[in-house]
Amino acid sequence: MNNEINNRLKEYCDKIEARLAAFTADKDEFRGIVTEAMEYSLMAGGKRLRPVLMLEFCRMCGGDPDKFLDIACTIEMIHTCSLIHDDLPCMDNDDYRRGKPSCHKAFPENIALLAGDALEVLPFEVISDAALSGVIDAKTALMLISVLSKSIGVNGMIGGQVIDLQSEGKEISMDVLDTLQAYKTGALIEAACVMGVILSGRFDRIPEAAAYASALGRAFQIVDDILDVTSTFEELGKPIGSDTEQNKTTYVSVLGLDRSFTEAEALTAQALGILSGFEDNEFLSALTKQLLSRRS
Ligand code: GRG
Repeated sequence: MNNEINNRLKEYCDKIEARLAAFTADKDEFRGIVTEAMEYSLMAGGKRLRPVLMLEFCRMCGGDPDKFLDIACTIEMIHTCSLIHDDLPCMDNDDYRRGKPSCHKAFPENIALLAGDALEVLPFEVISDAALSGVIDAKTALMLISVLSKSIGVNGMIGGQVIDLQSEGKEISMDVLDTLQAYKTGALIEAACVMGVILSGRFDRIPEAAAYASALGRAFQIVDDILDVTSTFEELGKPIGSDTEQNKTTYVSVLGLDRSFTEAEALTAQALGILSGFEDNEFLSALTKQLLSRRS
């Protein structure tokens, strides 16, 4: 990525992180431990891909991203909730995330669970309050809540996680793997892009944003599977090889490394083709290409 694009990404991340920090600034004497756990996981780093996607789709469709930073944070809250819950002993039982001990390793397990729960409901408070204070209108709020809640539930990340848990140790077909991926990883990426379009008011562009997200989401998951084999703890911020250890079917276990990469390249090209229909797409096109060769 050239410097201009890099600077723009950093600018977005700085703004998002400043707003994220504000949501957990108050630490009450008795309940502060859960706020601390929320802050610990929210501020542990991460690429901030989903809020950036939301703000970019809003901007490319003629909206002002700076007006919607709090709403962009909502998608990062849900993402962080899913990471906290995914790492719990009853799920993937992972000790590290984003280069630090997982939330349940840094805090008692019950507090980590509740921190995830709190991050799951806070977005709905933030979106409702944005409507009540006039930042967005009521219809926009309802559309955002509809898209976001669907991406979390049985037809979204929770559904994907259930397929994942049910598939452990079993051979699953490519179709099931695609479905698992579309729910577990793709749904929130799609929600991010579609919510950005909704914020801009250009509802006619929702199908293209969803199509871009579908291609990007699958490419992203394939690269995630590749990195689980080829990356390092230092780069990834968590132990590599966890998919193999947990007997999971992944794109790499089915297609092998080379074919997985070729598939991710083709999906990235598809995503870029859809993006070319949007004005002012240079930044997001560069970011989309960069995600293919990411190391974390
Ligand atoms: C209640 C929201 C909720 C979820 C419960 C646990 C669960 C159901 C779902 C797990 C979803 C999950 C962890 C999907 C993995 C998606 C994925 C590829 C994560 C990595 O995303 P990156 O690379 O991470 O963007 P960073 O750390 O950069 O933000």
